Amino acid sequence: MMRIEGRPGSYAALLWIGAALSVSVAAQGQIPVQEYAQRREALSRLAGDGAVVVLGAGEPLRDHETFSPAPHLRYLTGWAEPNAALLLITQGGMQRATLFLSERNASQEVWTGPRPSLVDAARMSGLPTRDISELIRTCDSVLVTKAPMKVIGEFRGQYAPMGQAVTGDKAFIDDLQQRHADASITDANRLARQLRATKSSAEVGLLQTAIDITVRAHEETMRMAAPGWNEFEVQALVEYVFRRNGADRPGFTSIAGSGDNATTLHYWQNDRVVAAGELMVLDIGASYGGYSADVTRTLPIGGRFSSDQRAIYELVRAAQVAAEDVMRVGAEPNAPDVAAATALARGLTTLGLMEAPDAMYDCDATGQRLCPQLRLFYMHGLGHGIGLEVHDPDVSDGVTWTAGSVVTIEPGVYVRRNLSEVLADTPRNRALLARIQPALARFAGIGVRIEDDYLLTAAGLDWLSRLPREASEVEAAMRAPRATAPRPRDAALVARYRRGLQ
Ligand SMILES: [Mn+2]
Repeated sequence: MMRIEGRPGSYAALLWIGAALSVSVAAQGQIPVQEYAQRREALSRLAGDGAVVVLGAGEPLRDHETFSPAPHLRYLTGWAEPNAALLLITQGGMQRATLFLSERNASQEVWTGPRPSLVDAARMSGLPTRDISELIRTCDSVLVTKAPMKVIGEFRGQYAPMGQAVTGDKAFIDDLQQRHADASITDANRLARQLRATKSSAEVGLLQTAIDITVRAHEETMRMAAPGWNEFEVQALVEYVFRRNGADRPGFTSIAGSGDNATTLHYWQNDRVVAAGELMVLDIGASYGGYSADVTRTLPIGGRFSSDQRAIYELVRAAQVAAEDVMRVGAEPNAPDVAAATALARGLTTLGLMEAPDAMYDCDATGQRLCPQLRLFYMHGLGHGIGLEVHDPDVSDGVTWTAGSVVTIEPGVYVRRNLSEVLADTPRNRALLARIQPALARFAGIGVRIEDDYLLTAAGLDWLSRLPREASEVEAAMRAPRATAPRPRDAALVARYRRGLQ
């Protein structure tokens, strides 16, 4: 958090300080203001001479929707209000940054509450500020100097500079390019994603708090969930624990999938009563200070895995261990994926769900394209970074992990009851179905995912989401006498967000 200089003895100044502080917490979280300056310098070095425009998020398209700050702008300025932008000019190693934002508007404040003025915002962010209505004109004046311009912005909404609803930075680039046909205006989201892949110690602290709150929610579910609960009651308990312990909100839609729903990867309906003997995949993450955790446990409702459920569970856990063993700074980027996939393919073959660890099936009715049989049971990636979004960065961003990356490892096995409908009808696939039919009959409807969060360091891999996860540990937690109410707020977590409010 930034420091605000006070003037002792001035009552008016004290009032101002109080008002400014309450806003600065929301805007700055617990990241020191100097750190934002360091991030902008790092971006300048990556981008080289020229201009970088970082676009914020627009107002929600409908006024009942929740505003989400654009992560890139938030990362580079701490600013978390709608309709803002950063302009960064770099020349010969010198850098000038300006924050554009909406000036206060008393009639708008009737609806959305007070916002900092341009003067307050300058004090809070340590940046000179200008009205957002000047952004496009300022960009025009930069472009006539022939300076190259890079644009960063992944957002959607009613964005003030454009005067219309737009998605992402493409409309912004197109608009400028129309008026400056020979100017170099390029998308540079990749640069911001690359920077965000390595977390500072302040960011790791916020992530650890998000993870601790998420762990707490899992613990409460393990203490209380029982046969007869609806999935939405589990979701309600989880999200209550999040907010009660200082989380902003769920970092993503909570997944509480029981029975066959455990085999639906992004199940969100959360409306089914769970019976004793069924599994529940609980994939949840609190957002704290904008940083999202992502932790999954698969719970045996009633307290005991069946032998078939346990076989799948232990296989998934073994795959997670195999990935943990090779996830290191400097390792081949795909080594953890290969380790987990190898363990899963061997295990699924032993269980009779695959013909061989490297066996294939016909991906489509032509019979010309082959896909690994493993993909019938393990359809998603092994993991991703977490940060200002639940995927920060995503594996598809192509960044390599460094010391300071915070990542998930989340293998899973999902035996869809309708697997025969998923497979194209070809002779090869019919033969496959016939061979694995006995195993399918045993395991159909079982879905297991185990997901933990880790910090990569020069020395190795730190497990951050410490919760029961071996089959016997999870059973013991679920078999203990059921609690009828969650424990009180966690005093240590409360102390962390109270500190943030001072
Ligand atoms: Mn995840």
